[in-house]
Amino acid sequence: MPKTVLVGAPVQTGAAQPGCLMGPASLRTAGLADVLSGLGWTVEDRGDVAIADTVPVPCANPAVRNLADTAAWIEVLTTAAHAAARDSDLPVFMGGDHSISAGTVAGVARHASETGQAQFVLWLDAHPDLHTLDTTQSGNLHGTPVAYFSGQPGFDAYPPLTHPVPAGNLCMMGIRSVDSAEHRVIAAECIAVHDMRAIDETGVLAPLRTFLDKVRSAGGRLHVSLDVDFLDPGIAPAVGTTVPGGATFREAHLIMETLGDSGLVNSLDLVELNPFLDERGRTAKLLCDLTASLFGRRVLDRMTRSF
Ligand code: HAR
Ligand code: MN
Ligand code: MN
Ligand code: MN
Repeated sequence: MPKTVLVGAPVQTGAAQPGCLMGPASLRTAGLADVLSGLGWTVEDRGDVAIADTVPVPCANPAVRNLADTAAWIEVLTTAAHAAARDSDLPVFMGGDHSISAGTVAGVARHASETGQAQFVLWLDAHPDLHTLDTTQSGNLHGTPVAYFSGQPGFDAYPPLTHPVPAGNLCMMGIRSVDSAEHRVIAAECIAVHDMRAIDETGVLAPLRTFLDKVRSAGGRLHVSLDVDFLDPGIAPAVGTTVPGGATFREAHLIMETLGDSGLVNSLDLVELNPFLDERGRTAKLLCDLTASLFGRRVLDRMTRSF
């Protein structure tokens, strides 16, 4: 049987609003482990990671908030993600705000280096999260993980990065809120960004298949990072940074089903779920259902079906 490991990351130091620390509990309450075992997976829930007390770290940018704690979370998550990738076929990292992905991607990329494979990342988000500690104006560190794990300079206060993911191995979908410093990085690094306008024009499948072909031909490993605000706020209200015009229910499921069919996904983040903002658990349940689509739940088996 294929195996998954669940890792809880109750982190909210990277977000402006409190609440994301309840994300792992909400996903467990929504029944994530049972959903995945019902699909034939062996599930090991490793509980939540934790950090020790920290001392404040100075930062040249006075806007930056919670730097020492966020750096400590990134460090423990790098270790936990590396172990989870080593020990299972498709670990799920339950956030927590998106700063956790600085650690989860660093950790899975370290494992990829050990298997001799290239690491790829699919970033499903309204935001590219490409700020450095110098460029962030909000100071909310959930806006920084992609800049960190792709090896941009300006992260002396974060743990030293051993295995950066090349910008050419990134694909972003759903983007619709980009700050000017982030625009400059996207242009300079030629990052494949499919904003919502592009998705309106082409649908989700064309860019996704192009990216999956690239991962497959490189023999690479693929990490998927799903930010709740990728989804339209009308179907996923439980997030502190709603942006109108997000992915629909079917666009999101089609992406997850296609990823599942590809067999190429090796790790998954579920991030930015703020249960304090949810409506009767509907966003947590939607994340469970989307995860089920990635793990193989299908309405019909299309391969064996005849008419
Ligand atoms: N770019 C904005 C900032 O840096 C908003 C970042 C919001 N990030 C997330 N994750 N919610 O995508 O403040
Ligand atoms: Mn994000
Ligand atoms: Mn390893
Ligand atoms: Mn976002």
